[in-house]
Amino acid sequence: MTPIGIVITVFRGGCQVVSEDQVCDLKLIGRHAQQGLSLAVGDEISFDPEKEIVLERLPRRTRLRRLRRRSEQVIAANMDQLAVVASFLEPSFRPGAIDRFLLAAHAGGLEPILIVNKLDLLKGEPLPEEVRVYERILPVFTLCARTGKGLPPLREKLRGVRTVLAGHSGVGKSTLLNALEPELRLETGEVTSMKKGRHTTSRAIWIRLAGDAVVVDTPGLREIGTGPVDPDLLDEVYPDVARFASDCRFRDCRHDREPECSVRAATERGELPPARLVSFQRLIAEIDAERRDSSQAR
Ligand SMILES: Nc1nc2c(ncn2[C@@H]2O[C@H](COP(=O)(O)OP(=O)(O)OP(=O)(O)O)[C@@H](O)[C@H]2O)c(=O)[nH]1
Ligand SMILES: [Mg+2]
Ligand SMILES: [Zn+2]
Repeated sequence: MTPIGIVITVFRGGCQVVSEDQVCDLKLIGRHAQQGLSLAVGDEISFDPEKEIVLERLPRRTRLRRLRRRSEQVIAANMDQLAVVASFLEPSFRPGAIDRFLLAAHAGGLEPILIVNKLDLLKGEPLPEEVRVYERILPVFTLCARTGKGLPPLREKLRGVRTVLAGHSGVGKSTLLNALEPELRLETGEVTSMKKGRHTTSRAIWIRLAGDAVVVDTPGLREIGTGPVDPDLLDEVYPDVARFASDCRFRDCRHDREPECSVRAATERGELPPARLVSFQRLIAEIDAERRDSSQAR
């Protein structure tokens, strides 16, 4: 029977796989090399162990991808969860970026969770409302990777599943993994050097943690892009908006200038933070633009 391996690193012209607890390097040859078969960490492939070559890539169950202007890059495949990692400060908490990552999770079939790091920088202040909004929507873990405060519930959530970590450079993804597993000694960086556009982690890597957990650390992403996705996915990213939208007069209401809009009414009554509506509208405008762009390309 042809063996199956899981891709744990991708490099130029090949990849490293793990198969039955053995790690081996494989090459891409023939049509795969010519057509540049795209592989991502987490991909399952069949391979020829004698020739050390990749035969086929198996269909992906889930994917985290970056889509922009018709170019696609799969960052990780076959993961169960996407942990969006942000920080309270340095770099500052950016809801618009988080919503884009959540959309990417729903579009790729991943269960999203949110990790907000650098709790120490809050200096005992209560959690900002812009963070608390998310607690009503998905599992949120606020913690300090530096001191280990808040780690145990996250450790539980990672148990037995495969999680890909994604977020801006400098939020502390690698520091967090080092806190979960001190033996890892992943390289971490100074935020000052990141301002110059340097990323400390340079490629996605597959890491096995205790408790049968697999995590994939990724380089910081500045932009994930929405791609020309189905706008109905926004109901999953913004369930707090969708809850009111069912009462709007128009089924396809964008909650902008339409009459009898229940979402705008909810913001006026103080039942929905206006920032949530603004973020929703930005994302839907971006999706519209991407869809126009891709239909013109056809
Ligand atoms: N104050 C504070 N700083 C932290 C904490 N966690 C990480 N840092 C710092 O944040 C900086 C960036 O950490 P990294 O772990 O390299 O960030 P990253 O998200 O892996 O960055 P990329 O690999 O570039 O995507 C380092 O200087 C860390 O020491 C924390 O809980 N509190
Ligand atoms: Mg890193
Ligand atoms: Zn409306």
